[in-house]
Amino acid sequence: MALLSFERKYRVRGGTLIGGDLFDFWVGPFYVGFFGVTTAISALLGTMLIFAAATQGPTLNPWLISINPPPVEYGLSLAPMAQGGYWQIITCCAVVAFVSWVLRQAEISRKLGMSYHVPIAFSVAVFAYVSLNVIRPLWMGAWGNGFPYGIWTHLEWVSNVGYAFGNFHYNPVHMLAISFFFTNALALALHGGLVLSAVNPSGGTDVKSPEYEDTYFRDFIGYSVGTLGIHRVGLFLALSAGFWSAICIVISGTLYVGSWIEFWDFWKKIPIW
Ligand code: BCL
Ligand code: BCL
Ligand code: BPH
Repeated sequence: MALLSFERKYRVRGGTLIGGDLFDFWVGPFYVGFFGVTTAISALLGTMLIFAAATQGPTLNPWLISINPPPVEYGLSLAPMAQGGYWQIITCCAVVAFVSWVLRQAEISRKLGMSYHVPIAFSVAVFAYVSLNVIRPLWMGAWGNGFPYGIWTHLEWVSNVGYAFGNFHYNPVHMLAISFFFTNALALALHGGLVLSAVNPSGGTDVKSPEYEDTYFRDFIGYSVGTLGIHRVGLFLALSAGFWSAICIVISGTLYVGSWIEFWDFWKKIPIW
C-alpha cells in the first residue's frame, strides 16, 4: 500500500520499548518493531505446533481436532509431547504471542504520542486467558485443569467445569460478569444507534452535531453522559466484563471449592427471612 502523504508525519523513528532502531520500520501498512517480530515467531510456531499435534491425533476434521493438556496426574511437571507436551509448548507460544501483541500496541501508542488505553484494554483479555490456562492450573497444582485447544472440546470443558461446581449460574462473580456483558451490548447498541441517527439522517437533511446527540438523550431519559463520557462508560463496561470473567473462574476450585449452589446457604440462614 502506498504511503499517503500525511502518513510521513506519523511514520517517525523512536518510541520503541526495546532494541532502539532494531525492526523500527513498516511493511506495507503494518508497523513491525521488535514485538512484531516476536509476535510473528511465536504465533507461527504455536500454529505449526497445533498442526503438528493434530497430525498425531485421531482426526484432521477442524471441528474435532483437540490438543489436550496433560492428565491431572502429571501435576505441574513437563509432560511427554503426545500426552500434553504439545499443549504446554503451545500455551507458552500463546502467552508470548498475546503479550507481544500488547507490547506492540504500546510501542505504536508511544510513536503516536497517544495514551495506552488500547494495550491496557487488550491486557484484560490476555489476563482472562492467563487466568484460565496459567494461573488457575498453577493454583490447583496441575496443568490438566487448563482448557483443551479444540473447537468442540473447549466447549465441553466449559460445560464439564460448569457442572463440576453444581450449577455455575450460582457463582456470584459469574453473575456479575454476565451482567456486564449484557450491559455492554446495551450501551453499544444505544451508542451505535445514536451516532448513526445523527450522521446518517434521512435524505436531503443535514448531518447533526453532538449537541443533538446529547439533546436526544436529555429529552428521552433526562440525562446524557456526553460524547467523551460514553466512551469511558463503554471501556469500563467491556473491561469489567472481561475482568470479572477472569475472577469468576480463577476462584472456582481454588479459593472456593464445592458447589456454587451451596455457597448461597449462608443467605438462606440469615434469620430475617
Ligand atoms: Mg471460545 C466460541 C475461540 C476461550 C467459551 N471460541 C468460540 C468461537 C472460537 C473461539 C472458535 C468464536 C469466538 C468469538 O467469536 O469470539 N475461545 C476461542 C479462543 C480462546 C477461547 C481463541 C482463547 O482463550 C485463546 N472460550 C474460551 C474460554 C471459554 C470459551 C475457555 C470462555 C471465554 N467459546 C466459548 C463458548 C463459545 C466459544 C461457550 C461458543 O459458542 C463459540 C463457538 O461457536 O464455539 C464453537 C469473539 C472474537 C472475535 C469475533 C474475533 C475473531 C476471533 C476468531 C473467530 C477466533 C478464531 C480462533 C481459531 C479457530 C483458533 C485457532 C488459532 C490459530 C491456530 C491461529
Ligand atoms: Mg459461563 C465463563 C457467560 C452459562 C460455565 N461465562 C464465562 C464468561 C462469561 C460467561 C461471563 C466467558 C467470557 C470470557 O471469559 O471472556 N455463561 C455465560 C452466559 C451464560 C453462561 C451468558 C448463560 O447461560 C446465558 N457458563 C454457563 C453454564 C455453565 C458455565 C451455566 C456451563 C454448564 N462459564 C462457565 C465456565 C466459564 C464460564 C466454566 C469460564 O471459564 C468463563 C470465564 O469466566 O473465563 C474467564 C474472556 C475472554 C477470553 C478468555 C478470550 C481471550 C482471547 C485471547 C487473549 C486472544 C485470542 C486470539 C486468537 C487465538 C487469535 C486468533 C487469530 C486471529 C483471528 C487472526
Ligand atoms: O488486536 C486486537 O483487536 C483487533 C486485540 C484483541 C482484543 C483487543 C485488542 O486490542 C481488545 C481490547 C480485546 N480483544 C478485548 C476483549 C474483551 C474484553 C476485555 C473479551 C470479551 C475479548 N476480547 C475476547 C476475545 C475472544 C473470545 C471471547 O473468545 C477471542 C477469540 C478474541 N478476543 C480474539 C482477539 C484477537 C482477534 C485479537 C484481540 N482479541 C488479538 C490478536 C492477537 O493476539 O494476535 C497475536 C496472536 C496470533 C495472531 C495467533 C496466536 C496463535 C497461538 C500461538 C496458537 C493458538 C493458541 C490458542 C490458545 C488456541 C485456541 C483454540 C480455540 C479453539 C479454543
